[in-house]
This record gives sequence, C-alpha cells and structure tokens, in this order.
Amino acid sequence: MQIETIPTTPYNDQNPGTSGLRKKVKVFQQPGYLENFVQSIFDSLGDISNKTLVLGGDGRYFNRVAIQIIIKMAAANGFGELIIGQGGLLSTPAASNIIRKYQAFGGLILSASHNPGGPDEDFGIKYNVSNGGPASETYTEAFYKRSQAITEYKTVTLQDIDLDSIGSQQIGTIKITIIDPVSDYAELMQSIFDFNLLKQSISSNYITLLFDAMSAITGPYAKRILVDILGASSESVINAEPLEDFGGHHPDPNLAHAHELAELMFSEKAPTFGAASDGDGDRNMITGSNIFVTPSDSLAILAANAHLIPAYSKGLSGVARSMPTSQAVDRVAAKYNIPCYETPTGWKFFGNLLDAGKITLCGEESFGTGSNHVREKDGLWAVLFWLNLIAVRRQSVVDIVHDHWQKFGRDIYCRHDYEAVETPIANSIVEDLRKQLPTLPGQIFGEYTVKYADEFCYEDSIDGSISKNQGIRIGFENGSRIVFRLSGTGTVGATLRIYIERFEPNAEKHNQDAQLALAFLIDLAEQLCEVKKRTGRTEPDVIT
Ligand code: VG1
Ligand code: CO
Repeated sequence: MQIETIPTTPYNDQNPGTSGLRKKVKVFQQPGYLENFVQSIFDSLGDISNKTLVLGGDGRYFNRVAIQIIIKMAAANGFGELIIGQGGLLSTPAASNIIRKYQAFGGLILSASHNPGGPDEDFGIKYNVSNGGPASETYTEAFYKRSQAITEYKTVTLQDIDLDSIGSQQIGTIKITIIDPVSDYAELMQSIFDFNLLKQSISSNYITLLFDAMSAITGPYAKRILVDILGASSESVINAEPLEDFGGHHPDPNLAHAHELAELMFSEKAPTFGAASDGDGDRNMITGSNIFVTPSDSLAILAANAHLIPAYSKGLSGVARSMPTSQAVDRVAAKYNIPCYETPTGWKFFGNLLDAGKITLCGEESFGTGSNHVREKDGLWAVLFWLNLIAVRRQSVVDIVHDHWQKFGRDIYCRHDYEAVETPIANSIVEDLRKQLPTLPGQIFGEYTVKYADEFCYEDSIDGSISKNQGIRIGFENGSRIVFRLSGTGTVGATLRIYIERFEPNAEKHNQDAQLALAFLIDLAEQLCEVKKRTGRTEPDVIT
C-alpha cells in the first residue's frame, strides 16, 4: 500500500452549514473537491493514528464513489480501522449508534438528507465525533479554515473495496470491516420499546400502519423492524428500496412530498398510523387517520407520555427544542417540573446537553425528534415511540393529540419556506429586519403587542461557547412569536424560513386550520419582511 501525497489548491466554499457540507454533486465531482474537504477534516482532528472511523451514507448518487475515495484517504492518513455499512449504507441515527457502540473515534456520514439526489442534485458530507453526534461549531469552523489553506492530500493506491460482502479484512495497516447496517440499530430499538406489545397490537390488527421510506435509506430498516420483527404486512412499507435519485422525488417527509401517504391517510381507507422518513433516516412525519401531527406537537406529546415507554419509564431529566420549534414542549416541561432548553437550529447543539444528562428528549420543528439513545435525531425511533404509545394508551392518533391539547392548550404553528431566493435579496431582507428590531418592542399590531424583538444568541451552558445570529425572533405579550431565519442546508440561492405560532388555550377553538388561525400573524410577517413584495412571489414554496 503506497501512500501518495497529491498537491491540491483550496476551494473557497467549503463552509459546513446546519448539518455538514452540502453542494451539488457536480461541485463535489470537481478535481480534489471531496478530497480537500476530507483531508481538512482529518487535519483538524488531532491524533488519528490507529483510530476507528465509521463510514456510510444514505445511498444517494455519488455515495459509492465517495466511499472508495474516503477509504483510501483514511488508510493513507493512518486510521487503524474502518467500519462501513454494507453497500455503503448507514442511516444517520444508525451511524451515530455504531460510533457509540463500537467506541469509534468518529464517523463520516455521506448525505444531503432531505435534499434531492442524482447527478444534477445534491450530495453532502458530515463529520460526527466520538459521542456519535455532529461535530460542534468549533470543529466545523476548523474544517473550513483548514480547507482554505490546504495544499495537499494523502491517499493510497488500492483496488476498490467490495462494499457488499460482510466481514473484515486487513489491508496493510488498516482493517476494513463491512457490517450489516441494520442489526445493531434494530437491537437498540428493541432495548427501548415494548416489542412484545407492539407485535400483539399489530398481529391483532389493533394497529394498522403505512410507512413511506421515500426510496431512501429507511427502507431496509423499516422492512427489518416493522415487517420482519414486528410482523406488519409487507405492504406496510412503501418505496422501500433506496434509490440513487430517490425515484426523482424530494426525500422530505412532509404532506407535500410524501403525497402517496398523505392521500391515503386522509381517505376512508386510512390505517391507524402513517409515517415517513427522509433521505438519511433522521426525520419523521407522523400522521393518523385524518390527522397530521405537527413536529412541534409530536415532541410535546412524546415528552408528556415518555413514562409509558420502557426506556423512559423513570421520567425525563429535561427536554430541549430548537429556537423556532413551538413552545408546546415548554408547557409539558413546566407541568412536569423539568428543565427545558432552547438551542439554535441543528442537532449539534443538543449533544452537550445529552452528554451531560441534562436532557433525555429533544426535537425540532423540522420533523426531527430524538433522545439520549443516540446523538442524532431518529426517524424510526419516533415512529416506534408513537406506535408504542398507541398500543399502551389504546387510543387513536387523533384522540392522543386532542387529549394533549385539552390538557396543555394548543400551540397553533406553521412554517413558510421561500426557497432559492436570490442571495442578495435574502440578505437584504434579513438586514432590514435587523434594523427594525430596536423599534419594535411596545408596538401594537391588532391584538398583538411586541414584547421583545432580537436576534437569537446561544450560550452553551456546558462548554460556554457562543453562537450568534441564530435567527430573528419577534415575541408578543400573549406568547405568540414570529421567527425569521435563513436555511443553512440549501444548495441554490437562499431559503427564507418564517416560523409562526400562537397559543390557543380554549379547547373549543382547537380544531382550526393553522393557516386560517394564524392569518393575521402571517400577514404581519409579510409586512415586516416583505418577502413576497421583494421577490414577486405570491406563495411560499412549502408550508409545513
Ligand atoms: C434544516 C432544519 C433543521 C435541521 C437541518 C438538518 O436546517 O431546519 O432543523 O436540523 O435541516 O436536518 P436549515 O438550516 O435548512 O433550516 V437534516 O434531516 O437535513 O440532517
Ligand atoms: Co435528515
């Protein structure tokens, strides 16, 4: 195995966003592009000699090519072992679990998550540290800095590795182990939930279900767990085969993109439970017959019912949500008298709180929920949590949600996304909002008096690190909020996200359509940011 040092020149755009570096496949295919970034990561990690690295991705176009490149670079850079999912596949939560279980030094996850895949679409790469979670901003800033100064990368001459045969082989100084991507994860799920109860509920047809894997990574996981282990019919998992282009769809679990599921769930033939996950398996969409559960509500409901699940029967140490996520979970924390933390968008901010045992559950409005079982959000975990809940409570999804609102009130919530906005326009929207902040407090708009208007800045209570400019928030005296932020995961122009919420304590008013119930605040958001006026658009691209 001959180590080669290849001269290279820096690319100036390798700045990781909310969740790793995401670019068009064509960008990653430029000479040395992937290599530069991987070498920049390796150069920033300290001593990596003889350490173990986990490697896998969501199976999108360029996954296999990238894995072969990374194998050679890992060997040249002195790693002692690589643990790779068979076929180059690992869901994001499964990769997190494998890093933890086998005490690896870290992992590289190849995914652009919910972004579309294919030769003209997106690819991504993310480094996770030894706790199994995404590298903190301290790391990602170091990767970026290194990428701007890089002059060479290391690789070896080596035949491509057969990614499809399970087993270990020693090649020179590196051991390469190909593992089944599902079995460790399936075992972990069995240690958390009541699988016997789930089997009974499914075999007796008390629970009927449909899971849409969206032609992405969760197909093999869902088939093994829901069908093979829990006994659901094979038709219960649709779009189960991971495809390089996700069948030409966005592997983004919302009502717009998981339309097959959505149609069925709002029809007379709806099963009791329906769910979907995203490209890399860390997101979840939860639906029941004739109901869609907003992710913010789902987080609150899981927190309120966690004691019914075997792994959480002793209660929760605390909970956390990302800043734009609705305050529904805060109400649960207040009632149970446990702490509730508010973090910036992105899972990397939950890691320290989970490691320190300060929280057990956490989540984001963007279809992400998770717990201390791994250090990533986890789509199938959330699905099993809901199934376990339905089985224990013997209630439908709609009844569980309505019960929750009855008890805690409803935080009516929605998010509007304006995608691929020209970057200068998006930046000017944010700058102009920023300028308005000092003048907003005290202003009255209809029934709404502005209580505070600021830019969210987070201080990590464990390591003291500070993350600035994490979204503009406008809070009202009655607890309502409007939040504006620019996405950090897109690859074309800029995406403006507007998050809107209002609390409704009156149970008689709980069954309202969110868009109608929030109409006044939606108009006010436009008045403040003028996205429609400045872009000439009439509607958001996606409403969730
Ligand atoms: C989005 C979501 C954020 C999530 C991130 C990664 O980021 O809003 O909550 O953590 O995607 O999820 P942004 O910066 O585009 O708003 V995934 O499933 O792409 O790993
Ligand atoms: Co994802």
